[in-house]
Amino acid sequence: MSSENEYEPPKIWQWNSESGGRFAKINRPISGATHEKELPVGEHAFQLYSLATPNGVKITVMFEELLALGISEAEYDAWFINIGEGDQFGSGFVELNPNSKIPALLDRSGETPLRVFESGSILLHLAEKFGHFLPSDPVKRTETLNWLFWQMGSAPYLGGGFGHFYSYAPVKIEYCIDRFTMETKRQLDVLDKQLANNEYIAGEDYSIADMAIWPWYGGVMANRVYEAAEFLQAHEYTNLMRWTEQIGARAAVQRGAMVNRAWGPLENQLRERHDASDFELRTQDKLEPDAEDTGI
Ligand SMILES: N[C@@H](CCC(=O)N[C@@H](CS)C(=O)NCC(=O)O)C(=O)O
Repeated sequence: MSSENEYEPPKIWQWNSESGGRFAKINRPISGATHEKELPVGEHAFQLYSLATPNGVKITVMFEELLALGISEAEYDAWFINIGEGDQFGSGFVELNPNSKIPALLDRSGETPLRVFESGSILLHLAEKFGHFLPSDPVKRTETLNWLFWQMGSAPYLGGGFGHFYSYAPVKIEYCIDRFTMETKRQLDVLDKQLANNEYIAGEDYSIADMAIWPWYGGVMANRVYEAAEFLQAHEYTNLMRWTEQIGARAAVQRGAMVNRAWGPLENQLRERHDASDFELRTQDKLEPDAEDTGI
């Protein structure tokens, strides 16, 4: 391994806003709003503020799956939050999610409007509210939650670790890429072994665990996330590949993956979603290649 790095951490870290590489414009060591900006509000009970990164797709897939079951109470407005331009630091967004990350949900279906942030919390909230995609049997429920929380703990190594150093960092650092590739391949192997004996992640039922894991790990397997499938030898994880394709073939998943997307092939983009008919009436033609995933 080469070790030409001569950086010595100083006694006290100083914020050099020029040093952040691709996300220098938005990364800051301080939380909170940078500017006043109210969020738009549509007509439905559920107002989603998001972007079609893997974390965002989890929630739009959940809504589309609920709607596909005929649950019209799950109608939602999905607003485009451009994290590359710092929309997540607008005052309205920060009120909804003090952590300034998409996805963030405003649930106005009850007596008191409720803010819900963190994709795992949103999935759990919607599953419990509508009684779908989270088994009620205690054993199956716990197994589903095991994998839901597995994703929350594991994906930061994939996104913030592997993805950041493999794809985004301004320098390629062998130590970092090795460390996080090792962990990513271990995680792929965990999923592959789980899926050897289970149709879905948590067993025989399609659940919020699949919805949480597919956008990240299915994305890597299908070479959509970080274009690293060859590097990681994704094809060797045959059970995970089977599941990736199976989940990706679901119509609701395909619709969910389009919502709040403004990059990639035009036919896969739907910048905002306010009605089921929006999928047919797409008129956007503006690509915004910068509005991608920060990984974390
Ligand atoms: N643990 C969070 C992660 C959310 C997250 O990292 N969102 C990213 C996009 S994928 C984001 O909004 N980044 C903006 C930023 O870091 O400023 C969740 O699961 O909701």
